[in-house]
Amino acid sequence: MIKIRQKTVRLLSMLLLGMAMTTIVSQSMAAGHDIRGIKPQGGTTFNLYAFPFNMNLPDGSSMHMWGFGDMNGGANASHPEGNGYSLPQYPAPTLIVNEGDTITINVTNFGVPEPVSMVIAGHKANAVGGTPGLVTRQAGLNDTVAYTFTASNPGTYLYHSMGGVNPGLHSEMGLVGALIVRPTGFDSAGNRIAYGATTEYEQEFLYLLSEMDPDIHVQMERGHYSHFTNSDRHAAIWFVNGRVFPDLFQGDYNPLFPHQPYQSLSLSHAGDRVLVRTVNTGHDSHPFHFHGENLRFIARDGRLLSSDGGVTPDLGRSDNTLNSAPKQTVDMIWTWTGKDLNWDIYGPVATNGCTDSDHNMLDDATGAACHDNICIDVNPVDGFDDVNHEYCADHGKAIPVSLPGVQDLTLGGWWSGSPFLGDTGDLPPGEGGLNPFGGYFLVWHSHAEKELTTWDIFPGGSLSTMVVVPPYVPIQ
Ligand SMILES: [Cu+2]
Repeated sequence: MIKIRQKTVRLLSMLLLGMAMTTIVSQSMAAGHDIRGIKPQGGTTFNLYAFPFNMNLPDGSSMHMWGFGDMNGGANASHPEGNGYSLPQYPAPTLIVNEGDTITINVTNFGVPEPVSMVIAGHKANAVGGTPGLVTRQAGLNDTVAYTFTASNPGTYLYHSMGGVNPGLHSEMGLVGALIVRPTGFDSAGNRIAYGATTEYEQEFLYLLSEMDPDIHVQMERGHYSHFTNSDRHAAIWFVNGRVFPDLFQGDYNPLFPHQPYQSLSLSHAGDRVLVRTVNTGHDSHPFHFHGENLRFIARDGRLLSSDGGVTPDLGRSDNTLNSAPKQTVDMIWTWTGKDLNWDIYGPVATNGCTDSDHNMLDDATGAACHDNICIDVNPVDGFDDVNHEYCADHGKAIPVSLPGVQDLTLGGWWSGSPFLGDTGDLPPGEGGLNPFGGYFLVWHSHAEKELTTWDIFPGGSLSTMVVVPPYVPIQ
């Protein structure tokens, strides 16, 4: 296996526009991508604080927000790159806990002008401190409330503040986040499961969907706290994981976005089972469309869609679009193989003299990228190559189009010079090879046209991407 050092891959834009995006693949062959977040101090306690901040938008403007931050400065980050991160953020820190644990979330309000609270959907929390509020106790300025609950069911949950005079205002202002409860037996290296043995996966990504009305944020910045009304609310900006296109591609914890640590670019190998955890933290529904292949819906609001007592997710449908309802979470598993395309995703049978006995798309002797020259389907016999998950029935079939000469091609981003996965070819002078691994780009985006804009400019909003990369590219 080739080792690829921590490397920033510049991938340029899709469709018509050239927009820079960054993703990171790193050296070690970890089991796969885990959602970024924080784990409890000592296995039991989160210490969050609430504070106002201003958030960047891609046109250079900013928006006034209220956010939660991690008072422990990312000391318990789920991934090393989150260590040291302590700013108030949008969305709030993703909290990652284990099934059965009793968890306390201490919430201290250092500067949000309304009392803040913590509502953890699907969980009954015991609140201590602060003052009584609308649905639970709340923390006024420099006050702390401790919320204690037991994470008794694995799954994906929403948490948010609900305090002050208007129950909808705190979600709008940014006091929202995701809670992930890992099932008993989960092991990031050896047993990646969402609920139980029937929900295994290789890659895991969060799609936290939300929308905002910028006018409300201006009113709050001016101190007009009573100026929020649901009937006047008119969302104009749409987010995935708290960022909009193209910012949402720019890597986790990128200093360009000091209060928006989570990107939403997804990566997969052919054949990987990709767990997509979606959370709608907004007030509106969002039709989110996942290109490439249908998803299998496995759970809603932290409960397996199951007719056999939570063993098999047999009640979930297969679909390509999620009609994400406000405050709802849905978990889905997506797999792309290129099956039935009727051409070989790795290119025609080797004409380049490669020997690739471990099917990793690299020559055994030189490590050079090469075509796939073999399709072995032994264990189990499922129609796919055991290692690179090529659909063997399509092995060796040429792509049914004649490629034009280089001089007849339009220059654009995301270009490898080859239509095949993991393959690169000749590029015109000056074209940088912005897709150096020869990945396939699949748009994952809102299907409501207006939600693909930011300040009424397309492309923007909740427009993200899945990149299928060749087998030798580690994903972490
Ligand atoms: Cu689409």
